[in-house]
Amino acid sequence: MIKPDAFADGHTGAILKMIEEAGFTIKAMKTVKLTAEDAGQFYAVHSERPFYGELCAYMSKGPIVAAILEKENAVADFRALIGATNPDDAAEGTIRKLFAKSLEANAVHGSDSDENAAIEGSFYFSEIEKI
Ligand code: DGI
Repeated sequence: MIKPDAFADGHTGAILKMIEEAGFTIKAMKTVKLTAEDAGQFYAVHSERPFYGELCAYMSKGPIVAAILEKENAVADFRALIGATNPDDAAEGTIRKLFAKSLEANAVHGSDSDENAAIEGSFYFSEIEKI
């Protein structure tokens, strides 16, 4: 996902360019605006964490881009491309280093496992949208 601030600030094109140049294929993509309930469902795995409410409010504050990406070793390679969760810790040249505003507004989300990537992809896309 491209998160609300990065989308609103016009960084979508630059982020997608970095993703494609890193060798990912876009298999599905759309803009959506989540409700707080939708975000709560997407981030249900974090429901016990203290920032869950803030996270759901943040992710529903404006439009986002949801996409399914394909590549060998996609989960690890995407997490390397986006950088550390906190942009203060993100390596130079990573998407979060370049475009994140804060720990919360950290520009992008990436799945943390193949299993979660399948679940998260199906949250946004039906089978016929997955090319
Ligand atoms: O997989 P990541 O997105 O890198 O990180 P995560 O799964 O640990 O956390 C999910 C998102 O929640 C993260 O991208 C930003 C937000 N977050 C993480 N820790 C905090 C946080 N938000 C707030 N407000 N406070 C936190 O401590």
